Amino acid sequence: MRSTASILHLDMDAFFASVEQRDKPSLVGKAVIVGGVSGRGVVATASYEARKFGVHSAMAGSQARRLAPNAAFLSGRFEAYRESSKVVMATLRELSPLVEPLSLDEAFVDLEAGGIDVEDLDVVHHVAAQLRARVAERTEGLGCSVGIGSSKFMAKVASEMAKPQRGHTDQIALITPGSEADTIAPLPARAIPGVGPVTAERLEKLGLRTIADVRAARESELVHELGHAAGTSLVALSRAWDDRPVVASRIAKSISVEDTFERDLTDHEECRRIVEHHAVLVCGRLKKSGQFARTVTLKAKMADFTVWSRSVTLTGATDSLERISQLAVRMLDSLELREGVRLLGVGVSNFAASAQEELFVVDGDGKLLDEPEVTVSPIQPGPFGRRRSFDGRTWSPGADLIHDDYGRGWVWGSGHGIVTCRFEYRGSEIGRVKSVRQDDEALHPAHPLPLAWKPPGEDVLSDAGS
Ligand code: TTP
Ligand code: MG
Repeated sequence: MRSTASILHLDMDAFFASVEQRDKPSLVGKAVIVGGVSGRGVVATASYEARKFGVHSAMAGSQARRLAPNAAFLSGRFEAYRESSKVVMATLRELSPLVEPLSLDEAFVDLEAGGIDVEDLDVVHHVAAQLRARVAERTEGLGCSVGIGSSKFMAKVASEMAKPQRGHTDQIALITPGSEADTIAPLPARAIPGVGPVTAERLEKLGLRTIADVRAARESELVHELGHAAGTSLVALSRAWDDRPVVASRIAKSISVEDTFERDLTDHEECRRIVEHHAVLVCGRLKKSGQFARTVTLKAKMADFTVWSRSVTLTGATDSLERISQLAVRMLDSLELREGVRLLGVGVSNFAASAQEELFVVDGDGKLLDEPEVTVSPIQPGPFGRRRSFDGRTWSPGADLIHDDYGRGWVWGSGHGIVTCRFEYRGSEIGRVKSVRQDDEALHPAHPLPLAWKPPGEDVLSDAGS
């Protein structure tokens, strides 16, 4: 256990949405929703303006549209998010060699390993303020929240306290060494690392809602309910005992969500709903990591404890919820449910750094499952639908474009052979909206406008698995 505020956690504010507002001057101060463009997709993130309407991550696009009908729904530009993420991670590595990215937009830093005088809280606060200024300058305007504490748990709790919607002034929160246990006492049990919705619900059933409640519970009761490993770790964390080290560039090789049921399930409909829900969570974490998966796995533990698992490997890589969910459900169809199933899990693995169009699907043994098929994005009604033109170019809402006569801009919407564009870019005046024909030869898809500041060397996270 450390006694100094030597671990820092940085988390970008409304990351994808802020990148969009930064690069699209007309969206500054507006409700922006990334993801959920097609009614069936889910929201990746919402700008703080959109969160006021109740929109949040993992919400169905159709619900987001009902709550915030006037928001800009964009399909996301991973190239831009990845570039800004690299800049942030490189900036963190200037503080310390020990930087552990958790996703595109958050990381832990071991300040002590960077030779910073962590005994002096003024020094630590100054380092954090300078860091935020550097991040804003190098990403050309992105905000972040910084938390500092004596452990990973405390640093993460602190960065959450520093978020702008909490009314914090300088977006830096420091949990003073010695005050850890008191600070976390009133927080919900869900704030404890490793406590997901399922565990939280079990704790709730035991009448344990806050961390103080968990702390007051008997260890034997928690161990009985959650098993030895989870029970004892919960006891320690509820007392703010956390000595997990910051590990440089640990990269997940797979992402999965699984759940054990209180009774064995035999109903196919019920299993399908669970698998679809797992797919939403897995896909959210996949998107957050900025990666694309080639393999989707479904795992089941039967009533007699035998474990069943199936996987399919795509020839391409995807982060599409529709695709992942569809494949998982298809594998479920081949599971014999009669004996009852006590656990279902959905996972993705075999990551690539960019999406690749898939041509056909093979199973775990490399056997071809489908006739070779070319996947075409679903055509959606309305101005924000994703459309594919006859020459194969997609004009997804939010995508960058360049028109030979009107200059740089982005796709506002498309359909009926027309692409509606707003001609503006990072640092420009608010641009005009113009509609051009989809087959206009002067219209080209474009890469995002690059940032001026370039990280030295290369970034480990973004190259994961590719
Ligand atoms: P978060 O840090 O969870 O959210 P945020 O940065 O948008 O907002 P906050 O200010 O509250 O931190 O996630 C970072 C990015 O990861 C987010 O902008 C979009 C992406 N993401 C998904 O694609 N799906 C998800 O389910 C989540 C939670 C995030
Ligand atoms: Mg964030």
